[in-house]
Amino acid sequence: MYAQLVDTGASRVRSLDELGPQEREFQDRIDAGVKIEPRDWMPEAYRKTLVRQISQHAHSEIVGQLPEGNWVTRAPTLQRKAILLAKIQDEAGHGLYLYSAAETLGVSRDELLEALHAGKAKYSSIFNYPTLSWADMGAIGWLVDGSAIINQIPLCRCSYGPYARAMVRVCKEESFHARQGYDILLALCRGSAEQKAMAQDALNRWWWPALMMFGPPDAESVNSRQSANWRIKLFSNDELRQRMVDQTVPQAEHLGLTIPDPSLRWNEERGHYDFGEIDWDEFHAVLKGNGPCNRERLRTRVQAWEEGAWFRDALVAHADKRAARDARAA
Ligand code: BYC
Repeated sequence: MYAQLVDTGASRVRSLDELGPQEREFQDRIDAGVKIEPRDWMPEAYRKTLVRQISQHAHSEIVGQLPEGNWVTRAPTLQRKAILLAKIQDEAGHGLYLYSAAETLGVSRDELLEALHAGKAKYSSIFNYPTLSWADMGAIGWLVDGSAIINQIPLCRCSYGPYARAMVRVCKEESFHARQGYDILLALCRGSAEQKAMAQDALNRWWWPALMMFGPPDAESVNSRQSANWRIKLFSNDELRQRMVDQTVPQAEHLGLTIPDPSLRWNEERGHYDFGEIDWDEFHAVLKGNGPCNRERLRTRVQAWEEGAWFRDALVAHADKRAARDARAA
């Protein structure tokens, strides 16, 4: 498993008896549903776990703008273009809330971005796939933002206050994103045979990568147990993945599209859909940097950062000038 790039220092989950008095008190607060705030004492491993997850999440939002950015100039109508632009701007905003939440844990945004640009930090695997047609904008909104909502609604109740509060706003915006995606596909599916085929092709390409967004199977998820104990994770990777399948199948039926999984069928006994095996080799390859677009995504982010240097310098110069003026006036 390509995990633990950030060493949290917690190699295994310790039992309550093994915790010191301060750690026990901390765990009791978590168990009682009390939110942890930036100035509260917290175990170093809790802090590092949150920095890891929140920064990966922030990077995902920022890199996540790129696949959709590819279609801004080619949106079919002015209205679709305005909606897409608004969605992409929302993603930038989500990244900023999340970097701010990470900064409350004592890391700087520059450090986090440096790790991203050096290829050391992870971001969601899903953004390493190309957007080949307009229907991909629909599939991203429906499946990717749809999965993000399923993953993020529970995070609104996670134990760390700033992360939980950021998620409340993010989730509200994500639900608009999912609807706009579904609306794009609905229009295509009600259109010509070519348009419907374009929608089916997008579903064929995005379905399996969307299921990978929830992370490795529970048995291989190295961080899950400890994160569940700390109420950073309220549901397991597999539980949320199942929720996504159960929710999405009827939506695909309404569109008249076929989910590209011959093993997909309703299991009366379980009360859930059974689905086929995910290609975990593909998932690991993407995490290692070998997905179809990993290099391109990173190159684009680094270029944007470098080309924005003059603007960041100007902001700092302006802030310094104001501070000097205020100091003179005082
Ligand atoms: N891609 O032990 P596990 C969005 C890594 S933004 C890449 O289960 P954990 C959107 C994992 O980080 C979507 N890496 O980990 C934006 C770990 O590596 P490290 C992003 C993945 O943390 C714009 C290792 O595999 N959402 O929706 O307990 C436009 C072992 O996994 C992935 C979030 O970030 C993956 N898919 O659980 C549209 C939500 N899966 O760090 C939409 C917050 C796993 O040990 N994050 N890995 O080296 C989470 O909920 C959890 O971090 C995860 C993984 C469920 C993703």
